[in-house]
Amino acid sequence: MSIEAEQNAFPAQVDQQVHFQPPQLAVIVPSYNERGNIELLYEKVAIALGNTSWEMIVVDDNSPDGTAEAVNELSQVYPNIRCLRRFGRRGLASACVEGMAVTAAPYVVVIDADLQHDEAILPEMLAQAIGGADLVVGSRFIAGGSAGAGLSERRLSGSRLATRMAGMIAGQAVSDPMSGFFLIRREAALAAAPRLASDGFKILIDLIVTSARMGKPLAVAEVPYTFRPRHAGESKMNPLVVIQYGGLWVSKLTNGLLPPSFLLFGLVGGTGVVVHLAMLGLFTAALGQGFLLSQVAATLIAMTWNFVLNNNLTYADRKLRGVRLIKGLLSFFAICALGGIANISVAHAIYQFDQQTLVAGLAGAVMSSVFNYAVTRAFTWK
Ligand SMILES: Nc1nc2c(ncn2[C@@H]2O[C@H](COP(=O)(O)OP(=O)(O)OP(=O)(O)O)[C@@H](O)[C@H]2O)c(=O)[nH]1
Ligand SMILES: [Mg+2]
Repeated sequence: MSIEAEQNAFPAQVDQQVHFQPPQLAVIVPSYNERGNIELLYEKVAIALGNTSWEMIVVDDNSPDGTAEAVNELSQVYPNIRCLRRFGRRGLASACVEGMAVTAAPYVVVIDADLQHDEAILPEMLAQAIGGADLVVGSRFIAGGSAGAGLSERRLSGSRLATRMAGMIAGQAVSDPMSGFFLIRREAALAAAPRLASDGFKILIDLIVTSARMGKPLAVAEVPYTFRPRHAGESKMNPLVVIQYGGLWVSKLTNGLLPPSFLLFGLVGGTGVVVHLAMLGLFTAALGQGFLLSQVAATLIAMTWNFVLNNNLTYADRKLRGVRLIKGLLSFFAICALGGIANISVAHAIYQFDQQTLVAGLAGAVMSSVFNYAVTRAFTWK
């Protein structure tokens, strides 16, 4: 049969062979070390969703506890669960987006694996979306909802502050913008996806702000629920998540002028200055070395310090290891050396112009920070 003839016969053959209908709802579960939770979560969601056609996509960052294997075992029994397993990557926000991108379901809902989110409200969330909302947020902070026993006092006050900060950038009233539990029209989410900060932990606030700035504000509905304590496994919440959120917030406040990772890079640079001065003091005063040798040693130590911190914090999602770690360190040294030259040239030029030491010094420092950030991002952690 010619290719044309085969093509003509194609739709008829497909009709006979394929009976696949995309489900109405995809339940996206970002996971890292959640082996002990997935099966129970699946069963609870199955009970909650009843006759709705749905699928579950677990997006797992190759968890060492074998979450992906556990999901694959479940897939042998239930056809509507599968695992998207990512290698050499970490990150909650990017996991959610990639889960949304692999489904054909018109509605997607993100739910934590640890059973903190109450799956019983899923039908109501879906109903609200079918009724016209682009985004339906599971909220702990409207009438009928509660943070319950799921948050400690300290976490609760942190969450309140983060919610207030989110309100400043959201541009619309949302009671629980830090929620990790939300249902959205897939098309609306994917329209914003290319402009989301992929390295964050908090994707909901980013979706709201980004959509609004693209001139497509989301019609938001909220459904209350009571937040539960984590079932099995450990929390991934840590101080880094808080700093990352600060970075996202600054980025959105400056309309994307300062990328989220710039804040972390700057903070790391600040600690590098402290390390540099401490080492310089140690070598000159305590060890009695000459200034030049001490300065060279202190610079190398501070640069290595900055590299290690950036590799583990700023670029935790694309951490370099093994040979790439060594290559990365060398490229970092080379780029920072160029940044140093940029610093001195800019400071010198400005100083010649107005003789203001502070202004010239500051301009040089800003210049080399921006240079180091931009170039190491492009070459060291590409
Ligand atoms: N794929 C992926 N999932 C992640 C990552 N970090 C966290 N998660 C998942 O995201 C969900 C939320 O993480 P949690 O550790 O429960 O964060 P939290 O709910 O803010 O903190 P707790 O209240 O202490 O549980 C869980 O299902 C995690 O397994 C990650 O780097 N990659
Ligand atoms: Mg949790």
